[in-house]
Amino acid sequence: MKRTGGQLIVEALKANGVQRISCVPGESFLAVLDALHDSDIKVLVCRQEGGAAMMADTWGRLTGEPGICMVTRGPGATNASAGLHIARQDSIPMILFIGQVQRDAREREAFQEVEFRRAFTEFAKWVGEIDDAARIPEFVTRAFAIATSGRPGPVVLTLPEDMLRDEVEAPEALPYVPVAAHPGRNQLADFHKRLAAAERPMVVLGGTRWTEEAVAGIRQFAERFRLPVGCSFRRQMLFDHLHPNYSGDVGIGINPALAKEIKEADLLILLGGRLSEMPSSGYTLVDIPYPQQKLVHIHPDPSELGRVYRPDLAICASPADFVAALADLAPLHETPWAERTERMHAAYLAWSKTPEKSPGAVHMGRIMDWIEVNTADDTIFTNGAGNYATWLHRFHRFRRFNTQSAPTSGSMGYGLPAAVAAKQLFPEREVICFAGDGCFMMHGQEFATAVQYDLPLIALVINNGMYGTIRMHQEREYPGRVSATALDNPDFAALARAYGGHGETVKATEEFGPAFERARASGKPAIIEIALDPEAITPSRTLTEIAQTKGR
Ligand SMILES: Cc1ncc(C[n+]2csc(CCOP(=O)(O)OP(=O)(O)O)c2C)c(N)n1
Ligand SMILES: [Mg+2]
Repeated sequence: MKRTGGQLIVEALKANGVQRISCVPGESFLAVLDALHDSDIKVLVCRQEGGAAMMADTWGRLTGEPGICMVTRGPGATNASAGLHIARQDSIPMILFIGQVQRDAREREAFQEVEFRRAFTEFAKWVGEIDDAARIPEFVTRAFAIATSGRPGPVVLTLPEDMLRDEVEAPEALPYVPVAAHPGRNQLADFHKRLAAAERPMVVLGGTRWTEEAVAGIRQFAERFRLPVGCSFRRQMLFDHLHPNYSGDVGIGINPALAKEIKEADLLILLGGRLSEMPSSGYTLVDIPYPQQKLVHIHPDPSELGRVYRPDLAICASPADFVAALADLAPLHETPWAERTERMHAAYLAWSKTPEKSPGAVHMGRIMDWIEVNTADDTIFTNGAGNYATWLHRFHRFRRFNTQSAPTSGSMGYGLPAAVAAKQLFPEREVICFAGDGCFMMHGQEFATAVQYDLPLIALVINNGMYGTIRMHQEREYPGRVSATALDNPDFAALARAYGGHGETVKATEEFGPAFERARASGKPAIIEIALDPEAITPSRTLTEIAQTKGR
């Protein structure tokens, strides 16, 4: 039986278990859109391709299966590149399909033509173009395999529009087969020996290819060996923050006591992550290329092992496969570091206590306290980039897997599309987006997508009338010389209502709880604007104090 290229794409997605895609349509892939008309794949039509790609990223992040996004050539794909970059840096499986110019117009700089195999090479693990509709099953299966294997990441497939209309015979699509990456027996024995010889071990969790079982498994491992565990930047959902073995967030603005413990550890077990610039406090926690600690690095991609840090023991394994193997490790007779583990957790608890004081009528610390008491453990928190995110990362106690969607790449504008995607995936769970006034406006139009698909997320817009992070750096480096960081903003609550959602404005701390309850009760997507005093730029220091520290 002959089918069009468009139909074969949709069949291949179905065969691989795809249930949802995000897209902004284009005339370059009408044949795929037409095939979707007859399928039960849920299509989220978005307002801008950056948001669409970020939604696919969140799906990839929270399911481990590639998130799927479809956009048109030049203008659509360049918009989507924002999400592609996040998936790349954050190791998230994603497939971005791009409608492409017809085959016989290629290389003329035809309408909206970009040769993505050249342009997107650094943004994706693989960029392929499907020239022959009969090869769609081959290309799509390969795209799934590449996106999910080794270090996961985004794959780009471009689809010449005439190819999509061709009617061809093609083999029936079969699902891709995930590639496991297990540790070897000798490596586990070596690992065990190193653990037994350690005095100040430390575990840092990061990366992707985690599962609910793996998160439970690493908790049991930490308990059995009484090990302190930290989570890498924006990978906080990997360990229960109230567990006695949790020692804190290895991210921006790390607890100095934790940074010291990591620097002074004699055995550092880096599980799943790369310890890149943000989690390593600007490459200061671990010496490059020869770490001062004995380093055991476990990562699913061999090319990451020894790339920046030369490990003493390199194990090429996915976190899930490695943790499964840990269950067989014999217990140790002694764990002399147990007291240190307890001390580190106590230090974390103290560090994550909200500050007493804050300038202005709104105290974000008290708002975080309210959130801690009044939200369920399975609540999903999303955010983009900005100083406001510190409140979430430092003071929210993440308890469970799949409760966080945030870009380690520090991309602004991520939180709202991420919340849309998370709510679509887990409609029964509460989804709270943290955004700054700058951050929200980058993909705020996806609030319309939330309304269109009836996804009642709650967005907190922490409005300090500026690109606060950059203003903070300005005040530190060039005190008093404000340049290109001030923002005049819309009335965010009115904006929410204009979209058909629920809007609230919070101008004093005590207004937050009732506003949140009303937002919840509305059953609609909601924006709660929190008017934050610009002075309250960090939990511990005001803008003025930062300006006064120049040169000190
Ligand atoms: C897409 C993108 N553009 C620019 C930046 C640089 N940047 C980092 S934080 C920031 C300001 C964020 O402002 P806002 O969302 O209002 O949060 P605030 O820092 O004020 O809390 C900027 C411009 C970035 N990280 N991402
Ligand atoms: Mg701001």
